[in-house]
Order: sequence, then C-alpha cells, then structure tokens
Amino acid sequence: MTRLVLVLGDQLSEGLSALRAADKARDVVVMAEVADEAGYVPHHPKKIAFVFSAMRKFAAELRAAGWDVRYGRLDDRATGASVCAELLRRGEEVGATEVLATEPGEWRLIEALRACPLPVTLQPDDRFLCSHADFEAWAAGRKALRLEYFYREMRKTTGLLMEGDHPAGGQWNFDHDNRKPAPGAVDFDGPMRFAPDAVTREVLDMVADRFGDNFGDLEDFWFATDRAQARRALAHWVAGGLPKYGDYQDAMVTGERFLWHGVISMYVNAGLLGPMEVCAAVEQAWRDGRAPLNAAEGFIRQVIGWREYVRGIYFLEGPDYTARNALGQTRDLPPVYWGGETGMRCMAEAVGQTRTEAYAHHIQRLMVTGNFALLAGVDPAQVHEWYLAVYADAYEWVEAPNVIGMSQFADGGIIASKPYVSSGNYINKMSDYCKGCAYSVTKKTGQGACPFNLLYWHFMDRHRDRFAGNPRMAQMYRTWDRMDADKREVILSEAEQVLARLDAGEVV
Ligand code: FAD
Ligand code: DLZ
Ligand code: SF4
Repeated sequence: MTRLVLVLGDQLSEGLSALRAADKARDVVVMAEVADEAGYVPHHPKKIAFVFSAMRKFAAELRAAGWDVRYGRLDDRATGASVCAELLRRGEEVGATEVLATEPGEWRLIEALRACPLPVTLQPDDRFLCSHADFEAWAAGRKALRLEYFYREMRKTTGLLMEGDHPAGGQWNFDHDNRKPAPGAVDFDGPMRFAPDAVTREVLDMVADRFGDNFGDLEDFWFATDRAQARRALAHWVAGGLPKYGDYQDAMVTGERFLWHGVISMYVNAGLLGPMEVCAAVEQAWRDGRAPLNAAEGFIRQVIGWREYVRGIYFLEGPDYTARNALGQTRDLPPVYWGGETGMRCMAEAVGQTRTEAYAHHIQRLMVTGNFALLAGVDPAQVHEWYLAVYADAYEWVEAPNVIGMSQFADGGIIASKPYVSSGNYINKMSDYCKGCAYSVTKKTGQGACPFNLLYWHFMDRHRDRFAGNPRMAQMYRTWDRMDADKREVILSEAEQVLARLDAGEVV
C-alpha cells in the first residue's frame, strides 16, 4: 500500500528519518508551499523566498534520486491551504491512507498533524545530536538546567575538541577570550553570495507579488538555496571568517552586518547542512592550524551546546512555553521594530539590517533589540512573534527558547540565571553605535540621556521583588540603593516619560 512521505520546508536533508523509513518503490513524497505555513506570522520575504526556493530544488534532487515527488506550489490553486489539507488531497490522488513524517520543529504543526484525519506516524528528527530521551535523562533531577554542563556532556558524546577524556587546550570554554570590542576594520568579505538561478528567480517573483507588503526587503537576495551552495558558503566562512570569529563574536560595528559570523544558521536549520558537518569542518580548521582554539571552541559550543540545548528545552517544556510571561510585561511592541523612526542608533542598525538581510547576529538580537524590549516591558508573546517572523533562521524550536527564555526571561529563569539587561554602557563597550546616536550614552538623566540608561533602572526597580534576592544581581541593587533618593526619582520619572512616549507612538 502506498504511503505519503511528508517533507517540510525545514526538513531538506537527504538522510531525513521519514525518507529512510519509506520505500522509494511504492511511497510518494509530498512537499507543499501552503498558505498556512507561509502566513502564520508575517515572515520576512527573504525567508519565504529562501524556504520555497530550497524546497523546490530539494524536490528536484529527490526526483533525480528516483522518488515520486508531488510538489504543491503556492501559486497553484489546487494546493491545499494547510499541510493537512495537502496531505488529504495527495492521499486521494495516489490512494494513500497513511503518512510518514519526521517530527516537525513546532508544537503548532505537531498538533495539526495529530488532528489530521489521515493517520501520521512521526519519526524522531535524528538530524539533531541529542534525542528527546537523552535530553530528558540529562535534565531529570537537576535543580537548574545550565548550558555549561549540558555542553560538556555533548563534547564527550561527540568527541569534538577532545584529547582523550580531556577538553582540547585544557579548558571546556574560552568565552572570556571572545569578548573583544568592535575592531577598526573588518578583513573578511562576509558570507558567500549566490546570484539567484532560474528556480530562485521564479520564486522571487511570486514572493514579491504575494508577500511584498511584509516587513523586509526582498531585493538583493543572495542566500544559498541548495546543499552544494550551502557547503561552499560554509567553506568560504571557515577559510575567511572563522579565524577571528571567536575574538569578535560579541562586537557590533555600524554598517557591518556580518563581521566574522558564519551566517549559516538558516542553512543548518533548513537541513541543507548538518550540525556535525559544520562542527567537523571547524574542528579540522583548528587541527590544521587554520583557526585558533577560542574560535573553534566558541563556534562548536554554539552548535552542539546552545542549539541542541534550546531544542531540548522547547520540547521538554511543552506547547505552552511561548505563552509564558513570568515578569507580567504587557506593553505593545513599539513601531521601531517594524522600521519606525528612532533616534537610537543601535536599534536603527539592528532593525535596519534585519529588514535588509533577515539577519542580525546574536549580540544584536540579545543585547540590542531583546534588551530594549525587556527593559521597556514589552509583552513577550509579541516579541516572540517578531523574532519568528523576521529572521531567516527562525523556527519555533530554536527561536522561542532564545526569545521567551534567554532574552525575555519570560520562562522565569529556566534558561537564563539572570535577565540579559544592560544600560547603554554595554552597547557602547561592544560597538561604535553610540558615536552616531542622537542620544548620549554617558548621560544618565536629562535631555538626550540614553533610553537604555533610564529604562535599565526602571526595570530593576519594578522587578525588585523578583530579582533582589538573586546573588548575581545584588551588586546592581546595592548601586541603586546607594544612589541619592532624588536622583533615583528623576531616573524613574524620566524612564516613565520614555515609556509614555513609546505608548503614544512617538519617536524614541
Ligand atoms: P554564528 O555566530 O556564526 O554561530 C554559529 C552557529 O551556532 C549558528 O549558525 C547557529 O546554528 C548556532 N547558534 C548560535 N547561538 C545559538 C543559540 N543561542 N541557539 C541556537 N543556535 C545557536 N538562532 C536561530 O537559529 N534561529 C532563531 O530563530 C534564533 N533566534 C534568536 C533570538 C534571540 C533573541 C537570540 C538572542 C538568539 C537567537 N538565535 C537564533 C541564536 C543566534 O542569534 C543565531 O543562531 C545566530 O545569530 C545565527 O547567525 P550565524 O549563523 O552567523 O551564527
Ligand atoms: C517557514 C516555512 C514557510 C514560510 N513555508 C512553508 C511551507 O509553505 N511549507 C512547508 O512545508 N514549510 C514551510 N515553512 C516551514 C514550516 O512552517 C515550519 O516552520 C517548520 O516545519 C517547523 O519546524
Ligand atoms: Fe543605543 Fe544609547 Fe548608544 Fe544610542 S547612546 S546607540 S540608544 S546605547
């Protein structure tokens, strides 16, 4: 009996578990560009174009490998509006009554497949290095689920950067070497760019037509859209970007959108590259003397540590994770996130390159846009939707723990042991943004005071009950308490004015 084999837009991997479980001689692969998936958040047009183009090219590869692939295009009226609707249509077409699928990376879609009238057998997504069972076993009985201990286990399991039982270089973590501030000049030409081929051009036309009003520029599309291109992009970065990746991982420079970052998360998350494959390339570069250990370790920690860890948390915590709001923050996401005018240079830079590239690096996401939303008391659900929409690498399994947990502390501290908040000082230390800003980072109050400086203390003050007892925050509360009462009052009232301006939709 023929079965349908579902391949989703972020499951574009030759060795996908659903494909391995299927029989090429009798089963039929179903792939589809469906309105529900393209529209459940207002995805950045470059993200949609990337997913659709990569899907079309992957479908062609599967056909060339002998699979019968039924591909539904968004511009074909017959295509179902949802994944389930498309499965029902194809089931009828080929006489199939059951579906094989690899577990999707979003609860929303898992639930939709469970509710679909066709029985769907879910295979584990074993492109990840840590299974649900292994993560649950690691988490069981622990008081705190801290990344560092998980990461060490993953180093041992994968053998990456290990010398026998010991970490290479005698240390698990070289993070303290990876915090150099903004350099004068960037000597890496950035991610490899690919001129759109015929498949991508056709997709670009359709996306321009259908999603041209979504936030984000479609022009100048340069992403890799198949595995061969993604492998070239990886090699290009390992050769040119990796050597300084560690040193400047946290730096931010005006107009420099990529610095020495890999810009490969969208390829790994869509399945064009494997996590072990990218780590092996990086480890080899270190072993060959082409990259220093702090760079290789810094990158590998993100991939086998953070990436696997956040996925573990997402599935451990369950479908309600994205609705959490431990700090009870309720403000609407300010228009600056959608490109509204702002005097804040750091926000203009981070949001601006998000608009043009569907990309911002980790510290921009965490310490600029994330930090501002947290300080300003924005509803975490709205922050989450924004991140899910605007980044080319965003799928809920990875985006939600980073936003709800790490960035917004909305999970109450499962991922972060303290909130990632800072005044303008941190941004000034790690970037050159403040030099070109309408505000003054050194001004704590008064005309032109940096909004981060004001909102930082407002945040600390309004969440005092929750954080005063946190030993990692005690020093900041001591600083606040030592301040003159009048000064504290001025800070809080000026912070209130900033918030009132945000609420009134005025430019901040
Ligand atoms: P590099 O700096 O070159 O890092 C190497 C790789 O490590 C990345 O390609 C990525 O695969 C992995 N990685 C690094 N940090 C993380 C992390 N915290 N969680 C998971 N993987 C990580 N990453 C996403 O892939 N999708 C998201 O939707 C996403 N949302 C984020 C939201 C917030 C608020 C924050 C603070 C971080 C988010 N991240 C997300 C993590 C990180 O910012 C991106 O993975 C990274 O910026 C991707 O760019 P890169 O490939 O140049 O990364
Ligand atoms: C992100 C995305 C988009 C924009 N469109 C589709 C689509 O039309 N068809 C599809 O199969 N997948 C798409 N995706 C990815 C999924 O929405 C979903 O986010 C992931 O499969 C969950 O991990
Ligand atoms: Fe951002 Fe404040 Fe610096 Fe301006 S002064 S760039 S608002 S941190």
